[in-house]
Amino acid sequence: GKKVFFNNPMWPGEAHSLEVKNILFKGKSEYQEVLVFQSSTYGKVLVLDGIIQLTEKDECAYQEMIAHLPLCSLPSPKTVISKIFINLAEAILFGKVFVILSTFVDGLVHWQLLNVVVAAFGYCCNTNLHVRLTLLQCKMQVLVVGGGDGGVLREISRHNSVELIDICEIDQMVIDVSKKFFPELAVGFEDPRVQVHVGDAVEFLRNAPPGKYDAIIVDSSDPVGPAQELVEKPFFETIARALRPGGVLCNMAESMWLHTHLIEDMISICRETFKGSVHYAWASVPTYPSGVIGFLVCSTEGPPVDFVKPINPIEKLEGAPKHKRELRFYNSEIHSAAFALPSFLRREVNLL
Ligand code: AAT
Repeated sequence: GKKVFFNNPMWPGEAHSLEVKNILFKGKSEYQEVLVFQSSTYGKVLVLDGIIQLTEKDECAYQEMIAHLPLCSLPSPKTVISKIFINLAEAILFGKVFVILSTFVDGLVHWQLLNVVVAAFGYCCNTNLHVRLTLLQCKMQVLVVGGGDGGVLREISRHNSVELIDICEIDQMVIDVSKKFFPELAVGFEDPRVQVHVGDAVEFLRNAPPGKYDAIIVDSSDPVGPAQELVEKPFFETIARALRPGGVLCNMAESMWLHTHLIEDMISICRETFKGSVHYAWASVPTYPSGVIGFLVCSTEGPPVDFVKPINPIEKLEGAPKHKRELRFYNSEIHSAAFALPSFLRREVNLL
């Protein structure tokens, strides 16, 4: 018994157990052992190489946090104003002064700022001027690394400002098993904005066009097995390269109780790689080892991102997602609270 239960290198000497009602699936893919079982108290459970990846009862906490921490920190609708047009035709029609204002702003302009500019402009040119702005709002492109269950896709699909959701999952078996046993998560694959790439994310990111993504979410397994390289510096460098200036990364970052050193290493790599900001947040997920999971959020150099105060609050999102599922865990208060760190962690990762 001892050997079986207490020998995981990620959390030696401890184990957490769930009562198994019955086993629903057991398979071996090219990359890992895949197991699905019905538990007595947490619903169905997905296990990879003996490690719980999710349970139906508490997956909401992890998936909602890892998706909305980054996406609610980016202004929306994406306020990269590529061009500001004053509607020429209408200006002529109304026989008033017309002005062509064509501004190319290669960065982010905040909505409110734009409103101020428009108001000031209207004021200067007198009120008769009929001005209409046509905003070419570029939409966001997001990449998910891992996450083959589809839960993170389900959460991203709440954001209408996103036009493309790439996902790079290494293991087709995880996708298939999720579609069969976890319809509440796999529903994420039904969003027409989703494009599935089955392959190694290390390779995928090496070939990603520079500056393509607004946000990258790394929902990967622990760094033993296929996810080993996903905590190493070269991987973070390819992520930073694939992000636009001021783009954000949200990376699964283990447990503050069990992996302080791993977290420290990841933070110092990220501080070197991401010249915007680097923050650590955490949430309670009862079935992850030690009952908590962390998230490392980073932004690249560019328009500053304030992760702690969500600029794009979830409560103000427009339109309901097709899957109609309500949020169960995440809200704006939880978002800000997630960045409050215990003193020992602040000291150890030098966040004071
Ligand atoms: N949302 C469920 C939580 C996960 S799933 C992690 C996924 O990452 C798995 O489906 C795995 O196949 C995939 N993965 C692992 N390595 C790679 C890789 N190199 N490229 C692409 N996908 C990969 C994570 C739970 C965290 C548990 C914390 N203890």
